[in-house]
Amino acid sequence: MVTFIPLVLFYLHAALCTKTLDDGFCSSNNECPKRSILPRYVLYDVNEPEGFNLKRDVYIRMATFMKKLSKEGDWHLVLPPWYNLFHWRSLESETGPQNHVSWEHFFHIASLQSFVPVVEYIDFVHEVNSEPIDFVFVLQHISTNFEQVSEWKDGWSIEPCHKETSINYKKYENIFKIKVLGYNNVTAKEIECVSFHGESNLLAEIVKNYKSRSILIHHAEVALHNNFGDALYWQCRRSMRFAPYLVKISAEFREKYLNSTDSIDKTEMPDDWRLEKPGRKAVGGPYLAVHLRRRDFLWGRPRDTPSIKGAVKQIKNKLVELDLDTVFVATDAPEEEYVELKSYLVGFKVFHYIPTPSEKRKIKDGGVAIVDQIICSHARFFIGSFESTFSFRIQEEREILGFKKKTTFNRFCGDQQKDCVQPTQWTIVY
Ligand code: GFB
Repeated sequence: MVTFIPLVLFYLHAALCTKTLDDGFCSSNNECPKRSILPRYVLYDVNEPEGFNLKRDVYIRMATFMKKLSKEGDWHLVLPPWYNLFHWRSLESETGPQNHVSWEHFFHIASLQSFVPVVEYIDFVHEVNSEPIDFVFVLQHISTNFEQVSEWKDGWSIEPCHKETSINYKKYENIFKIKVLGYNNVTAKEIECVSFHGESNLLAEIVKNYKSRSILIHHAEVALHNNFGDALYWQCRRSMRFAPYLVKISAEFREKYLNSTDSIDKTEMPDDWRLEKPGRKAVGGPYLAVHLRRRDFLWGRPRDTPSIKGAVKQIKNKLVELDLDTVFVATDAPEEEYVELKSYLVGFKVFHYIPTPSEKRKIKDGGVAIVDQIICSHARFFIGSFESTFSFRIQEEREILGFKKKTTFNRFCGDQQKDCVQPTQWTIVY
């Protein structure tokens, strides 16, 4: 289901925003009971142009921080709607609206909730009766001359907004209307820029200092991971199960075209991620899967991105080496490039997921990308694209499923590349 936030909700605030300690709320001037009776909320947003899979990564930074915070009170993390994704380029007539898409469209919300309390933005708006957010903190990097710094120290301070810090708002009497979360008019009582350096757990100091009921952290990507790759990171990552209807579409495709099922492939997982067991027993379906990133990678990473013919050569070599005759291709390439690639793979079975029109309308571009990722995750062998977060998420998924490392951490090399270093093996920790 796609969620749209009625704009009128944002105007219903002024009469409702007087808070007293009797309400169990905390006021913005630090008057607050030790434990608020009502739930409190941390919202966040990420630099708008970032792609889907980097935004997924920022969720982990926020969710692991909230996991710690939620031990101290009834804190909820508000999931920012998906909006304006540059790579979702299908026409609205094919997919329906792709703005303000809720998380349940892509992820299994109950699974996320079993790691940390999360709530969709639309539900947050209802729960606070459309009141303005108490504080908006816009994170910005600490402005320091790199050469003069011998050691980076973690810290934060409220400072004037830097010129390059992007935040767009207007002030109306005592209320700010801010362009954030994909809306032009999210209301807030206070807005501050915060120069920040450190892991996301450091955000707890800000949140505790301002003891408000709702706090929005904008540019949350400025906060770093808390111990990237540790057991907590992986717990959070494992809880990010995809929406069951996307898993079902992928399973049907695998079975129909790729002769791949979880029982044969040894990729069966318990319903609850907390019951998963370590081990590298997955075999995968009898196909090679590749993620071939094109478009902006052609000019952004020209040395590391192969030509179509270069990619074909690498695919053929691997198919022969693995004694396989089937390749699944996930790519953002325009149709004509995929057709060209397929034309050079005579003698092999080449598959690419193309949704039916009704499927596309239902799952949208984001869902198509996830189906591609799930199918790649279940292959006997995977080759990804250099430094693509799309490929990284597939590698993580394969770690969770229990594949051998050498079947996962592989990448395409550029045609002329002599020093083609394979991806870092960020392996799972339990
Ligand atoms: O996810 P993402 O951040 O990965 O952005 P990168 C790429 C987006 O392109 C995906 C689409 O979220 C999809 O919408 N896409 C890419 C694909 N590959 C595929 C595919 O195989 N199948 C389908 N269906 N869709 C980042 C960009 O891309 O790379 C940044 O987000 C920037 O804007 C950076 O360009 C260099 O990490 O690959």
